[in-house]
Amino acid sequence: MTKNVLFFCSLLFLFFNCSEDDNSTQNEEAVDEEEVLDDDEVVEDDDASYSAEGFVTIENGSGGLVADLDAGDRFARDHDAIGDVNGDGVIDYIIGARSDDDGGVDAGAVYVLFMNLDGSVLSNQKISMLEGGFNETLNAGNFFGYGVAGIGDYDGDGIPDIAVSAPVPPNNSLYIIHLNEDGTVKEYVKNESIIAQGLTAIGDIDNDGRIDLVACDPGSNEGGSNRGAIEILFLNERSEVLNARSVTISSTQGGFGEGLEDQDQFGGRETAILGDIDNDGSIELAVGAFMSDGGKGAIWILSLDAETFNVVSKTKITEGLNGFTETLDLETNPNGTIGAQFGHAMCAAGDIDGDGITDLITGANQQNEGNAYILYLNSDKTVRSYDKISAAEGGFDLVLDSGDRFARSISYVGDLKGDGSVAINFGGGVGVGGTGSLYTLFFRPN
Ligand SMILES: [Ca+2]
Ligand SMILES: [Ca+2]
Ligand SMILES: [Ca+2]
Ligand SMILES: [Ca+2]
Repeated sequence: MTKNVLFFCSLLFLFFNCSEDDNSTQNEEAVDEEEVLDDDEVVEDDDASYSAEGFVTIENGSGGLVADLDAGDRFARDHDAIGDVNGDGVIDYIIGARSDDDGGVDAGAVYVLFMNLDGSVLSNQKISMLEGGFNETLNAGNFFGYGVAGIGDYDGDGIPDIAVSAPVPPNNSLYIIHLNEDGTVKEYVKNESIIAQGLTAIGDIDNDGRIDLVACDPGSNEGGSNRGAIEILFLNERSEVLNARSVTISSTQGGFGEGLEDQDQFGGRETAILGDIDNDGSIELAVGAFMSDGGKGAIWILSLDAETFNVVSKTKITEGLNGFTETLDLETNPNGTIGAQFGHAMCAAGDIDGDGITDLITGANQQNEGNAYILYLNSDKTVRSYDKISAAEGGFDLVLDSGDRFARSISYVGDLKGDGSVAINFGGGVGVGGTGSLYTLFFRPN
């Protein structure tokens, strides 16, 4: 178990060297782009704190994925790296497909993806009511796989395990699934009466050797309609949630205090643990509120007491606030929703700019085809600067469909290739036949 906690911590707190040797590639790219971009954009790209080293698209029939996906399955609306399940030395993923129809309409499914070093899929194992040895009855519309998270090795057999949420009643539950080496279910523990639309592994914040989780319930009415809430979950050695120890943070609980308004949907689909970036003994947890400010969206960086995990201070980041100068949309989107929805998803990205402070990747998935942002944070939890990654910016030359919501879901992989680059997964693509897609982007910190 210690080994897997260390693995997780190394993902979180990996600090990258600023090597001068990497600049040749970057300069060549800048020269290439000068021919097609105006002067302002060239300057912005030169200032990026990373070099873009390409991307892989994973969707049915591409990137090595061959799966039983149907239109509307919502493949990759949530995903996470889970460590090496099959023992070949390469990091593997868990991917949600919450609208899979095995056993019932929208009962849901997840896929364990066994990865190759180049970011393509070697093979996959589906887990649903009908596949993967998961002998469980889900309700129609249960959305098993809405939230997925890698949690290290919970049962101590050396194989990483996963947490999967199925948030819609009557069977609203959190499953801790102990995996076999082939990605099938060895056994599972069902924790009932938990709503987790978003689900995040946050490392071992209570130092008991087990990785802890945050369940996001953006539809919570605590303090007002759809203000949202998160619940920090601690589990015992039998993979059971210790309900008495759970910490709820909302408009009315956990020390949050003032700041949330009705319809903000605090919690959203994801949170991100940043470590103690202000070095005062409290730990920083970033939490989105993607319908804040009329739909522009916001991120709250909470400082949590190291023992009670209640909020001791907080900083809000949105358009024009605390260093984030991006203009966020407030228009009605083609799908009927409103606004850019900044902060819908996020992950800690290690320290990409090499200043010793963990950086935060998030997105505004309803701004054009979706923008991702790397927020370079100050130790006081404000934004020092940021890079934008979209179809037009960020150096990846992404080819996005007009219906894409790039960066709708985000997770940190780390050095998948073993070459010092950092892989980050972004979901939200429409995908072939409307099945959903995942983009893996490779960053090389400068
Ligand atoms: Ca592997
Ligand atoms: Ca295990
Ligand atoms: Ca723990
Ligand atoms: Ca940094």
